Amino acid sequence: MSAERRLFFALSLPAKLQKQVIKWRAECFPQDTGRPVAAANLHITLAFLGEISELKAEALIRVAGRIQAQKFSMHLDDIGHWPGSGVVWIGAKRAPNALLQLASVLRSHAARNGCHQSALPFHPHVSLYRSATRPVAIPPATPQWLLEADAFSLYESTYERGRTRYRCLRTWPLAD
Ligand code: 3AM
Repeated sequence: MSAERRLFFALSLPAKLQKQVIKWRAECFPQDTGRPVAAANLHITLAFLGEISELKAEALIRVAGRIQAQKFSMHLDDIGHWPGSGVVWIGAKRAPNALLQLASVLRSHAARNGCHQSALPFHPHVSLYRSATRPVAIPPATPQWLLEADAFSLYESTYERGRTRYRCLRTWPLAD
């Protein structure tokens, strides 16, 4: 039997935006805010699948390929801190409907394939820090970045030599 893999669907951030976010983060947050997420790992999770078998992953890859969803753009104009999960994030004050619909379809397919989905409402965000459990001084505003989403991807999360790595397994384009 093949090993299970930890997978999730997400939107990636273009490399240029990753660099801008990392630079802004270093300027705006104290060094002891938490564990900074590596530039290459910045993403917006659409649906977390957990540790799943190859069979389940193949089924989800098939359904993901049949999803018809539209391209969209979103302003990253919100910042927050969830002390419970220790996450400092940036997100959108108004998430586009196309994003909410894409996440909803992926989460439904995940649930139908036996991947437990959180009961918490979907709140699209880019995690900037983890393990931020102490109060954080939130900067007054982001530079109002625009994220143009023209594809979504399936990622594998691995933890090796003390580092989390996300490997992109498949990408599907969003329609014009
Ligand atoms: O970076 P974010 O927070 O968007 O928090 C984890 C990360 O998303 C989330 O999946 C993404 C890739 O690891 N995640 C991890 N465990 C989770 C769980 N049990 C989870 N999301 C929901 N339920």
